[in-house]
Amino acid sequence: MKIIYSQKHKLHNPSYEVYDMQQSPYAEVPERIEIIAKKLKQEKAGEFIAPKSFPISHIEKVHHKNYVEFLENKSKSLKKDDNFFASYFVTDTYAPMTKNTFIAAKESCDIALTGADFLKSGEKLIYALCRPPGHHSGAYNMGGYCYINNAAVASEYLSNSGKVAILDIDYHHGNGTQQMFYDRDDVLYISLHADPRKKYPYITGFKNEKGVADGVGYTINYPLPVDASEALYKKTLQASLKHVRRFNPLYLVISAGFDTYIKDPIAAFKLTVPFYKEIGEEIASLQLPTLVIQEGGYYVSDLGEIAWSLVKGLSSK
Ligand code: Q9C
Ligand code: ZN
Repeated sequence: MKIIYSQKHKLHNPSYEVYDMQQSPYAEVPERIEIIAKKLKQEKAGEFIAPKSFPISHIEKVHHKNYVEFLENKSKSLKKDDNFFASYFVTDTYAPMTKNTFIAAKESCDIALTGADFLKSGEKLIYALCRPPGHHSGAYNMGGYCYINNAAVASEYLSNSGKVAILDIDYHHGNGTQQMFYDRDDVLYISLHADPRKKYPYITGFKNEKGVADGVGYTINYPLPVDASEALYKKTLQASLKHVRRFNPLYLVISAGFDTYIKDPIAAFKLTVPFYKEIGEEIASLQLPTLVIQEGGYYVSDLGEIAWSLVKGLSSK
């Protein structure tokens, strides 16, 4: 396995998020990635590789140019310690911009693209340690701790070579990713997540969202009870993998959020550390070249153990 990692994510460290006019500490902290990197290094899980820099044109295949230019220019114009909410270009109160947000988000996307490049050259398993995460960012918006949709940019890039399946196992529905591929039949988007009637992003991720035009049938949503058990999760995962097999993609992209963990502070699924190995084994049974993209997960001290458990499963035959 190759692990793509950079320190630059630390430059993005907003001081607060907002809900109902209450400021609270920002859950999406730099330690998240550091603790995963440390564990994977300790376990000699794979070779650590720094990302290459890719042209912005890759990002502008799924995000609108106006949005990307805004993100870069506005971010660079901010003063140290500014926490700016981007009006037209933001969908909620969970994605403040700071001075170095663009630099970190661009690097996070380069991590995903570097991983995609390795898949194209024949590697079987890549772990892209992306931060900030991406799956809530759509063509025109940041939101939910996300600024550039790493999984979507990488999937679009991979789709030049053949069909791509995206399996989103973050606790939250990947509204940004779904939007970007909603009318396409060459990229399958499948998500398992908490019932949007109760949990963020609240307005997408329902069963009846199945795609439009050519894309009908190529978006599949599995909303689950907010406190879903391992048994239900496993059954639902197996159902979703059947769709991946039928689609027969060239590449698999995993939007891997660890906010499905039993102790996660903002979520309520009941998944335990050993269960992530089982998730990995199920996914490995597809025998597809696989790019793992880090998304959420906020019980910081256990993220290393969770990632290592998933990797052990993914590496099994
Ligand atoms: N009171 C990702 O996992 N809502 N984003 C938090 C806390 C925002 C999650 C509610 C959740 C965004 C990538
Ligand atoms: Zn999440």
